[in-house]
Amino acid sequence: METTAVAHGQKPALTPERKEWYARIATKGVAPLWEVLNKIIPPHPTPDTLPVIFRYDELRPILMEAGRLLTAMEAERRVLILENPAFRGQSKATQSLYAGLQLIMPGEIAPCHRHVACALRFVVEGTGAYTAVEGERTMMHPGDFILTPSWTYHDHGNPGEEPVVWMDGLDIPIVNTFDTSFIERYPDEVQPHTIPEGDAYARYGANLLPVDFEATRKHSPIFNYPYSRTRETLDEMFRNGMMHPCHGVKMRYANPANGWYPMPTIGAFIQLLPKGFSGQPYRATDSTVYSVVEGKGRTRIGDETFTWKAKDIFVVPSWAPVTHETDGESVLFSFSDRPAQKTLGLWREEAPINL
Ligand code: 1HN
Repeated sequence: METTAVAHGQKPALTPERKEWYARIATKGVAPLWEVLNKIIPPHPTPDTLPVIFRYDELRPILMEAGRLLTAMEAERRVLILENPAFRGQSKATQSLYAGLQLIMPGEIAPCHRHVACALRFVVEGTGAYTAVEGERTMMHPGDFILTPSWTYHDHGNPGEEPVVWMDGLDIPIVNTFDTSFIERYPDEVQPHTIPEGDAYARYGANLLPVDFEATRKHSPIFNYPYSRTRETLDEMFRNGMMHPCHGVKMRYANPANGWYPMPTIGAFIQLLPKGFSGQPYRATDSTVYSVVEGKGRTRIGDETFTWKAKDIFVVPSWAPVTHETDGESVLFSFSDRPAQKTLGLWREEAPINL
């Protein structure tokens, strides 16, 4: 047999004899690993996910048109899916996460259901709407980070006077990768309101836990992390000198029962970048969706620069170098599949990178 000296890691040459054999074995439903090894095990992540920005100024008018086009009840959820251009028609913002912009008009309700996919809400605009999770309502304010854990009944309502818009983040592509999706509609449109508003926050959000509490569930017992508290924390950490060269003042949302992320598949973060911040490049393996809460600036993602302002949403693919710069004091919310990656032992980061 003819052999050729090849460097370790090179694909073997395609001889006529080998080509004929590849074609013959394909009819048996098998394939030679050595032809694809470098593609299926790349030396670093090679994401399909593209960097992209969704400008709120462009999307808000379309969303408001949807508000006239159909009711929240008709739609079940009135949402513009934020499609990554690499995955048109697949309802993905990244390879593992779904993102959307949801609108609920005054007087509307979005009916009660539960599904295996878990969701987060990050409130973008308006007050006067609530979300209800397993019998407890919470009013939504801009900047609030709200959870809908896996398989919990949830509905939304807007008894107020303004349209309310939030960003949804769900782990739909993860759930569907495992083929583990279920959904059930609650028999009524709205679930009974059985727990006083604020109960979960009082019970679990004051650095106290009920004396017999055991952390048995996989998600946080807090389901609204209010922006008022988050914003104060960022300011105080800034005053106290917290300043990462890549991230500015960056905190992660935590499950107070175990210190882990709020949900097992989706993690969320909030960061304050002071006026004139010029960060160092950073990269990590969790593709991330950012929502600009306050301020103005630019983020370089790989070779592209995206200029953003409040309410814009942008996507950073796995392992792409990210560099933030600001004109005014800015706050960025972000979410990713980091807890899922960490649980599976997959997550890596490089900070700062030498580019
Ligand atoms: C869902 O239940 C909501 O509860 C939002 O607001 C977006 C996207 C796909 C499937 C279910 C919500 C969703 C969703």
